[in-house]
This record gives sequence, C-alpha cells and structure tokens, in this order.
Amino acid sequence: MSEQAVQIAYLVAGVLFVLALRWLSSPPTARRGVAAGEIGFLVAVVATLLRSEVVTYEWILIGLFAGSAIGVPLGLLVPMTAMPQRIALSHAFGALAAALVGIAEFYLRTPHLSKVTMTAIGVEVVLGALTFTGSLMAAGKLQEVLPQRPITWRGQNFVNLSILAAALALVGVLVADPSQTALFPVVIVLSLAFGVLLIIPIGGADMPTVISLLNSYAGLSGAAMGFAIDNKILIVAGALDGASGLLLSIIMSRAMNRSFRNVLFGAFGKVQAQAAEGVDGAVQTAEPDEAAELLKMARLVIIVPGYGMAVAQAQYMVRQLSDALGEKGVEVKFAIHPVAGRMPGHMNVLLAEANVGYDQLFDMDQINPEFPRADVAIVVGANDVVNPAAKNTPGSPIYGMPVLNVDQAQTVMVIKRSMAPGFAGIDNELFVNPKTMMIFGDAKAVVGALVEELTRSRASL
Ligand code: TAP
Repeated sequence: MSEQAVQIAYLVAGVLFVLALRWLSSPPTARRGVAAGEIGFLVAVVATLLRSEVVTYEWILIGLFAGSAIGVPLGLLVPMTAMPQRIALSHAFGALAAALVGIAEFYLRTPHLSKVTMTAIGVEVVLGALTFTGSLMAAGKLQEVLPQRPITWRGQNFVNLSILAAALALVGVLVADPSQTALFPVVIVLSLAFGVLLIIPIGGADMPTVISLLNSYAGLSGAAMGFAIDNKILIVAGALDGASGLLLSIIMSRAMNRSFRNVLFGAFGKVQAQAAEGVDGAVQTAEPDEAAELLKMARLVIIVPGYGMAVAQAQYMVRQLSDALGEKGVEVKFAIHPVAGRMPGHMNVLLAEANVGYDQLFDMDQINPEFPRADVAIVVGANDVVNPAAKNTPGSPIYGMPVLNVDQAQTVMVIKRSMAPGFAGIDNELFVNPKTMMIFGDAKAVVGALVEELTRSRASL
C-alpha cells in the first residue's frame, strides 16, 4: 500500500474516531458511535499492517492470537458490574504496550535521537509505565484483591511528587544527552513506582474516577508514541483519548463532589474512613400488593434505578413495570443520576438493553424539579444517589454531592434486600422517612411481583 493511501486511511480513521465520540455522547446515537469507532480502528490497523515498513507478519500474528485469546474471553465473560476493573486492565495493557514501544525505540535509536524524539519517548515511557502499575493497582482495589481503604502517611504527596519529578528530571538529562543510557532504566523504575504510590492513598470508592484519569494518561502516552515513531493516527487517537478521559474524570468528580485538584494529587478517598453513624426512626415496610394498589392510583411515577438493578439484572422487569403502568394511564419517567451504578452511563446502557424509550430517560437536572409533582418515586437498588444526607448533613462523606430529590415525591418506594449501605458505606435517612415504604427483596423478584399485581388486576377488570 502506498504511503499516500496509508495517510488517507489514517485520515478516514481519525474522522471516524471524532464521529464516534460525538455519537457516543447521546443514547440514541451511541450504537452508531461504537460502530464508527470499531470501523475506525479496523481501517487504522489494516492500513498499518499494509505499510511497507512491516518486515514480517510472524510476530504480528502471534500477538494477534495471544491478544484475542485474552481479549475475547474478557469481553464475553466479565459481567457488567465488573466493567470498571476490566477497563482498568485494558488501560494497563495499552499503557504497557506504549511503554514497551518507547523502551524499544530508545535502545534501537540511541544515541542518534533528536531532542524532540527523546522528549516524546520520555513522556511515553513515564506515562505508560505509571499508567501500567497504577491501572493494575486500581483493578486490584476494585476487585478487592487489594485492600480498598486508602493508605496514607505523612509527607506522602511530597514523596510521590518527588519521585515523579526525579523521573522527569532524568528524562530532561536524557534529552540533553541521550548517550547516558544507564539513566533510562531508572526512569522506568521510578515511573512504575510512582504508579503504585499514586493509587495507594485513594479509596476504592473513588477508583472509577481515577480509572478514567488513567485512561487519559494512557491516551497521552499513545499520542507521545505517535510522535516518537512518527505515526499520525496514534497522535490523533491518543489525543482524543487523553482529552476525553480528562473531561470524563472532571465530570465524574463533580458528580461525586470531589474537587478535581484532589483527584490529580491523589489525596482523596478517605470517604470510607468515616463510618456510618446510623439513622434513627421507624422503618415502614410494604408488600408488593400494597405498593401496587398505590401505583394504580398514581398519575406520575418516577423510577430511579441504581447499582442494585444492575446486580439483580432487573432492567427487563423494570421495563415491564413501566409498560404495565403506562397501560394504566400512569406517566412513567426514569431519573438517571450521573454516577448511579459503577461506571458512567451504566443505567443508560442497562435500560437501553431493555428497550426503555430514550424519551423516558431524564438526567438529574431535568428530573429533580419534577419530584414534587410525582405521586410515587420507585427507587430500584439505588442508595447513595438518593441519600438526603448529601443535602442535609454537613460532615457526611457525601455532603455536597448532587442527589436525586426523591424525598420530595408524595410517596417513596425503596426496593432493596436489606438496610445495608451502598458504595459510600453510609446509612440513608430516606429509609426512615415517614413517606418511604421499604419493599425488601431482590430487585428483579420485587419488581416482577409488582408487575404481576398490576397485570393481574388488569386481567380481572
Ligand atoms: P449504591 O449506593 O452502591 O447502592 C446500591 C444498593 O443496591 C445497595 O444499597 C444494595 O442494598 C442494593 N442492592 C444490591 N444488590 C441488590 C439486588 N440484587 N436487589 C436489590 N437491591 C440490591 O448504588 P447507587 O445509588 O447506584 O450509587 C452509586 C454509588 O457508586 C455512588 O456512591 C457513586 O459515587 C459510586 N460510584 C459510581 C460510579 C459511576 S461512574 N457510576 C463510579 C464510582 C463510584 P442491599 O444490599 O440492601 O440490597
């Protein structure tokens, strides 16, 4: 394939990546966005493989089969609820690949490295190495093979930043004089160590935000690799990845009430250290038949899905509940909190899977003013995202986090298995609110029972 054709293919791939990001930002076009991204990568990979600089395909094929042997089972077997740690592993692999390419380039080309190339290799290896160990640590914390609690000590930020500064200073020395090859392994070791130290003080609760940030680092490492080996599509894809990962981290930290400065310095995550203080008050429980009676009389019902809906795989039942209510003339809306579940867009993905109409899904800012008008808010396996402590209890670990105002509805039905806390590990005063009825049980079973009650009464009419 001529070099010109390769560059045109890269341009097409770059446009597809931009379109993919554009389309992924809205549920109705998200599937198209995934397809555009996949086609973009296929075009980029095929064009690269057909480039004249490929000497032999032997190792490429071995890599292709080894990668597929790991990637396909990961994609098929890992449940949606474990997606954050799976994504962290993908970042670890991607960042390791970038770091290894940088290391190979250094030893192949030194000492004939220009200052620009050495800078690019330095950035690539530092970011690649720290993202590799950082992502492995993040995956380990989320999978709970490592302790979730933040581990902190005095002077931690100073030590961590000194290690990073030392790695960058050594890169600076190498840019001035690439023949100092003995310094390069030190850069690698310092960067690997920084990745571990960066994650140690961060609690499991904040890990998905950090993973998004590591995604950004992996992208920037890839972009630097593009400069190092003069590959334009790597620069484009890496820059898009770097920028979108950074934006997503900012959006997530805002939604979880973390300042982004804290994210960058890894100084947050002490949330779990402040344990729940307990809430006083009587808990009112209800059975699905009582709840169904109330639902039949409602005009507006707002359903709030959360992590428990994902665990129970209750989204199909929830869709049936929405349909059954719709048939009774009840208006049904879904309230989507930006960090409900365990990954960005978690609820949107599940509800789309169950074919809930996009016009029924409302973001927090859109739906919050509607709660006072709602006859019933049904909370399906959500907890932290509806916890009024975020508004009313200064000192609560989630104080300041924007939440869904379900307590403003006339009646609140909470479906969960017990009084156990959610991700932030704190109790929820909503459960003892006189307006609230707790319907204990697995989300799928309870919502199924509600559907049965609603449709049975329809059949008997
Ligand atoms: P959580 O606060 O984690 O609460 C989920 C609730 O679901 C639990 O209290 C649990 O109570 C219930 N549950 C679990 N399995 C269930 C089942 N089979 N049936 C019924 N209920 C079940 O969830 P949320 O309200 O969605 O909030 C998300 C939390 O994750 C927030 O703290 C957020 O900051 C954090 N987080 C989110 C993200 C993203 S990007 N989404 C990233 C990082 C962190 P029982 O055990 O009593 O059933």
